[in-house]
Amino acid sequence: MARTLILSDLHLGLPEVPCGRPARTPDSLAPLLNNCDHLVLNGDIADVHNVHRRENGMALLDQLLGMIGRAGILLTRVNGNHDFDASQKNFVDLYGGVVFVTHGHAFGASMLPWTPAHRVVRETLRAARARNDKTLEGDLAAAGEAAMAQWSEARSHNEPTALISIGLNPWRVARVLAWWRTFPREAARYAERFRPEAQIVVCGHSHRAGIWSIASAQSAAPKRVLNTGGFTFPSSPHAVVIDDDARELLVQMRAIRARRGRYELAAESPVSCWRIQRPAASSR
Ligand SMILES: [Mn+2]
Repeated sequence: MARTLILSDLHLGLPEVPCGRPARTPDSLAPLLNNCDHLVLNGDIADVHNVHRRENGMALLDQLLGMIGRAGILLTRVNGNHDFDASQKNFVDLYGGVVFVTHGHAFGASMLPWTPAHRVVRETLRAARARNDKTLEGDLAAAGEAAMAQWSEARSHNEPTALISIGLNPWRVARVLAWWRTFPREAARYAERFRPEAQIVVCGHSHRAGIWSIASAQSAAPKRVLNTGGFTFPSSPHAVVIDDDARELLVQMRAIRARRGRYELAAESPVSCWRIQRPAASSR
């Protein structure tokens, strides 16, 4: 049996908020990698485009990648909007397309509705979408271009932590809450458009962990949206764990808890565990 683990939104380089959680370091994250054969880092792993966070973020990322390599774990990196790199993957289809994994910044018309860079990002996304072909690859390339527009805005580099900047501004709180309500539906719609065969959509980006089952217009089976949340306060980090054997996939959403200064998977829960018949001839 092989295990795939999917994590997102570590935001390495973003200063720690004194909230009692362990600092996000390779050492504190190491227990998550126990028994893992394939790790998917699903975007916003390090804040490499923010001028104030880049140096620390890159150093921590290098250490994390070194640890993953030494452990012999197969690694798949997927771009987020904080670590977009045109030469890297923007999505991954697992198990013959049953599981679709992407960060989530491309799901809607606006990837950051609460930020000062909101307008420029939205307008760049609209223009880039008009220029790119109507494929998943084209759409995610447009989203990458729009993500980078945030970092051409000087204000984006001087934002305090998300918690402070959002918490002090009621308008922003309202924008985030409204966006959180629509995000899972947008995720399901996006998958229906580009990956209709996917049963499970794994994303992050919104920093709101959760499980949503959303009816599909095209098939009898709903799309299950699993959002792995984020590691920065106040979001709650989660992992998607997929164990596969010859006949079936066991997909679980697991909370991540802090214990003795390190992060580890919380206990299994039967309500966030699904068995899926393994597609014939699929590979991980
Ligand atoms: Mn993001």
